[in-house]
Amino acid sequence: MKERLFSGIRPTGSLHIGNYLGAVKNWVDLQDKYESFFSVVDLHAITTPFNPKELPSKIKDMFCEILASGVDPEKSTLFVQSHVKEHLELTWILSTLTNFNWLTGMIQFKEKSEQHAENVNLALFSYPTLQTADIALYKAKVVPIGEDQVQHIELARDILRKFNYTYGDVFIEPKELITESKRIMGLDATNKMSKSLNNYIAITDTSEDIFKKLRPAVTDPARIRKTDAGTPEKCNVYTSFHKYFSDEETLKTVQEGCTKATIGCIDCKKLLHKNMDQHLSPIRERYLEIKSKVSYVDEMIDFGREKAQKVASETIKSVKEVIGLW
Ligand code: AQP
Repeated sequence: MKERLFSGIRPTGSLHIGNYLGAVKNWVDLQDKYESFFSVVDLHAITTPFNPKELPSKIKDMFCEILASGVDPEKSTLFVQSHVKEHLELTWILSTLTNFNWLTGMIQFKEKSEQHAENVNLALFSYPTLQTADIALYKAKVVPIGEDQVQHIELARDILRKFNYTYGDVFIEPKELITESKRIMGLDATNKMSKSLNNYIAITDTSEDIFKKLRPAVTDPARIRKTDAGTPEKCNVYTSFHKYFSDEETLKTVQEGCTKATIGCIDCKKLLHKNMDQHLSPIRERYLEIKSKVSYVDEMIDFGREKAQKVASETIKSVKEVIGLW
């Protein structure tokens, strides 16, 4: 039997190349190796400010973007988190085992509460317990994530270990699977690429939009004029983007051109733009095609819910049994 895998993504905006390289591209590669559960985690999305009128389309767009990236709904279970009510049920049960002090140490809570100081709410604080429930419901062993989520998986292990110790072995302790592209920086070269920071390139951006965004992207600060030599490893355009979208030959050209000051930053960005667009344009086209088939998308959403629900309800049944809620 294949090991189970779970991963989720918040429908808080367009799927960007940070999410893509750090998570979704990996999902596509992993879906043959693992029995995979991928979720559009809308319950996580409402822990930070959102617009209720826009949320339904954001959920569907994210679903379509994941399909367009190559997740196959026949091979994997792709579903919307709030459609499977067991996520909330298990969260409440796991909350009784989550030490308050464990949650106060979460870096992402600190970051997000600074970012959204106007609404630092209980759900934002207990978000990692919901994330633990997401993983545990499917008894997932493997959780592919970006570096920013490692602390949450460590916490998930602590919570589930405590559950097993207290009530008996129901859960598997999950392990994170981190990719090479674990932290893609934004176009500002200062913050992690984020949907909410508007420092991103979306996987569905048009060729023109990609270049418009790349043109002002921050590079090596040493390269003020074209004649100033630079260091590729100090250039975010090189480390966050070229490295993942360009082939060996282009990388060599860029490295030499930058260190010897024979090519300017704009030429380097033009090369990147060509390669990035080549990689992303088939995804963009697939996305537009999938999005236009409204009934197909609804069918796939229902299909995913049914498959996820089946596993989730079996797990919650065994959880209730061992804790005496049966
Ligand atoms: N910049 C990134 N580099 C590498 N991986 C990333 N991930 C997110 N940003 C990067 C990974 O993508 C998966 C889904 O993330 P998410 O959307 O659920 O939450 P997030 O990390 O909060 O993503 P954003 O874009 O920063 O969203 P907002 O702005 O809404 O907070 C995760 O595996 C994550 O590690």
